[in-house]
Amino acid sequence: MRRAVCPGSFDPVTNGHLDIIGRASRLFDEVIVGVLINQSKSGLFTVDERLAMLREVTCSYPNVRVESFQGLLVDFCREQEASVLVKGLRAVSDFDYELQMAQMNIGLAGVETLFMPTNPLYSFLSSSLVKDVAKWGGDVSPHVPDLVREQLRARLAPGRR
Ligand code: COD
Repeated sequence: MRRAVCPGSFDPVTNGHLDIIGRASRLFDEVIVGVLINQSKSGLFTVDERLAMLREVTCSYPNVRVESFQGLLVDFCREQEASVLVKGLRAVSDFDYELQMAQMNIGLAGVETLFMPTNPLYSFLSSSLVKDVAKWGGDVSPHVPDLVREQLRARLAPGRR
């Protein structure tokens, strides 16, 4: 079985992430979305909240599974019996760090990284930017699924910012 991991923080999932996950699901038999549990960085959403949102917005893909992980990504890949990572590349600025991680992951465990060019519709999108726009009341509906937009609204409602 050809199995790939799409890793990330997904705080929260955006349409850019979803585009990469959907395209990967057409190339592999199974795609596991791996949500990093980062003990040293608290996000806007808890890992459980991110998992729930991701599960909901990927439910139309029968071959996509969503799991959390901590520690090294290559160890998660080994547990999941996946030898390929799929990542989105938005701009040249993503490339330097992504290349370093890809080379480290090959060296650590022979895990390959496939880079997918971002859909031009989403090339400027990041979770941080979406949170910033939502925080100040801007419209994020073109950038995230409706469910995520509602969660952002609830979390960032005036008085809770
Ligand atoms: N269009 C296309 N792709 C996008 C977009 C977009 N608009 N936005 C994000 N992406 C891609 C990113 O390029 C990335 O590939 C993925 O989606 C996830 O993005 P984020 O921002 O949610 O997640 P990151 O970048 O914070 O995730 C970093 C990892 C979790 C992958 C990394 O920190 C990691 O591997 N950590 C585990 C510890 C480890 O193994 N460290 C050693 C690494 S060598």
